Amino acid sequence: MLDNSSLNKLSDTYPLLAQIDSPLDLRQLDESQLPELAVEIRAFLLQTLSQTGGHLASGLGSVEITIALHYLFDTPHDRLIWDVGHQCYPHKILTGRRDRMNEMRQKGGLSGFPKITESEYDHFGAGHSSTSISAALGMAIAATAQGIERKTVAIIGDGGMTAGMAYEALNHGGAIDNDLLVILNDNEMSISPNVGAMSKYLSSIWSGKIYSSLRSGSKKVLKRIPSAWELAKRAEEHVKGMVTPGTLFEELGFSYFGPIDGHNLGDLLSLLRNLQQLSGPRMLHIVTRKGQGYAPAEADACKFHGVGPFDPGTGVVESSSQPGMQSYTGIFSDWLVAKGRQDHDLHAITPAMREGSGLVQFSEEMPERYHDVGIAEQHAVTLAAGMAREGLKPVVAIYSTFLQRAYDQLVHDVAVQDLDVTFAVDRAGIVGADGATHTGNFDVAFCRCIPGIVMMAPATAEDMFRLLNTAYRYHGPALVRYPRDNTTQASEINVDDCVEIGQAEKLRDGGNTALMVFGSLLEIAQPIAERLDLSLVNMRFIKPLDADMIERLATDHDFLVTLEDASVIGGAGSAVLELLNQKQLTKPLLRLGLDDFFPSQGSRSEILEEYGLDPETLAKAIVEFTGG
Ligand SMILES: Cc1ncc(C[n+]2csc(CCOP(=O)(O)OP(=O)(O)O)c2C)c(N)n1
Repeated sequence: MLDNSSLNKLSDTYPLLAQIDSPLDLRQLDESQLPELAVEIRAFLLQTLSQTGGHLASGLGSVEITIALHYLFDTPHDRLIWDVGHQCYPHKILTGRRDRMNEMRQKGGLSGFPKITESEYDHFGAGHSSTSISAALGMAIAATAQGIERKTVAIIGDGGMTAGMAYEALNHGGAIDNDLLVILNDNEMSISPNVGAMSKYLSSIWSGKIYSSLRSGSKKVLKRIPSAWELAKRAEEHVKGMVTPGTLFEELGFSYFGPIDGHNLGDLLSLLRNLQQLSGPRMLHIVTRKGQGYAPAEADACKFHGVGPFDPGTGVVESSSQPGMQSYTGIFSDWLVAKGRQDHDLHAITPAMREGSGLVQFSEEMPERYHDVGIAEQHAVTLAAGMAREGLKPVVAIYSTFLQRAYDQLVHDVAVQDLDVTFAVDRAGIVGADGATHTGNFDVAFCRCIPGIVMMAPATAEDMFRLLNTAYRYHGPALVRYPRDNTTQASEINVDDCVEIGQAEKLRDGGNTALMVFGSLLEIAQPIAERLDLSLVNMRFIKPLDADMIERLATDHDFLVTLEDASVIGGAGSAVLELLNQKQLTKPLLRLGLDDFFPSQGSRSEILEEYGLDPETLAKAIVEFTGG
């Protein structure tokens, strides 16, 4: 929170912004002051985010539409529903959270996404994309059902519009007559450049000649709407829709307006004023630039999509790399490129996460075997199933949290048919600053009940290579889950060595307690095992378990402990418990992992501490359990 002296400075540097504690203050400004306010918001975003890091480029692109919406709509009575949430930083600044922007994504600070517990202006939480139209439609239906006069607006990016869910909502919303305005904020970018036929279609609408003629066309629309005559002419408008590029949305039952320049406040305000007078499903297509107003972000919007602290003067991002260490994502990236060179049947699939999942090099070197399918996790998995059925070797690189979207595809299309698909499940376990919406707590619980799958968790870089090789060689669905974390770099990239399916690795013989570790927390478990003289096992396989090893440990020890970076409910520790029960081996078992609550945001180490998985608390828990 900014203190008094910072607030004084605020009014020196940001004279308009300093006056705005809520949209009510915004509405006191004269329309002619709004462009200057936009300049101040951009500068403020830059100043605060350069210190905290966060999602910069999307917010820079959505400044004008945010001002226009809060200026004209009666928020919070009217509902603004932000898709994904990265675009909502200007909304946070204008809705009473300006002075907390310096705590963005920090522990105890502002969320990087809309969050209903954070503000009465955040009507619906987000994080995963393409939910806004469905949620807004539900709210519009509720307003009708409850007899409330209220406007509902969904704001969705062109990236968000690559997901099937957005079309499911349009398909429904276009067929019923609820008061819903969808604003398509089109900047041609997802995190990386947007992909797919829809993206090409949107570009064709606003590129070159068509865009210019449409811009003058939409001005004509501005003058004419609303009038009873106009509404009566809907049928004629529809015909117009058949021959103009608005056709697709018109055909889905939405009145389509645009495209207009989303950075021109004058145009935005006039068109929105007119659209406010209309009801029924409407879509306004605005064209914006991701990173608008900040040259380094305009030049590389992808880098500034989600960025760590940086120098605002130069745009140089603080380095977070540590010598001798490598991220698990980086190891996967090295493996994929090397394996792809070795086996030309390997195809890599990403649902819109080229950079985050470590696919940049592969995409450049083997573009014909690289598939960015857009934000379409369900499609990504079934696409892989189709490839596998025909003998290709697909590798789906997917975040744990986004695999949730493709659960049925994993079960029904891949596992039931026992198809040979490798899943590289990144961001498994605690993800840190993204918080609860992106946490990777659940994949172990929801995957290990699927018959026939193999699920693994590497504990070191060497392990990661071996387990990826093992998954790739296995003829069936195999998942390797790894965290958003660094580990000691391996001496070489290994694309050949495998381990036997279901074989754990005993690292240490100790006293009366055995500690079984599933995955990367082995690094903090090792010194604890030394200190407390525990037997220590790198379990590697969540499914199938190394049953022989567990039986031996149960026979030779008085106490058993499991440790994992995953939900304890349904986790690997529970799998051990089930096995012991099945074998009628009763030994006290302590299951350590992620307890039954959604994590807050913060650094990975802060959140591990919140769950009691820091070295001190872990050691204490084991000592208390064993009475030692
Ligand atoms: C289901 C899901 N998959 C992937 C992501 C990761 N993701 C976050 S933002 C984003 C791109 C969004 O692009 P767009 O909607 O055009 O918004 P922009 O940032 O360009 O304003 C992606 C792929 C996500 N949030 N949700």
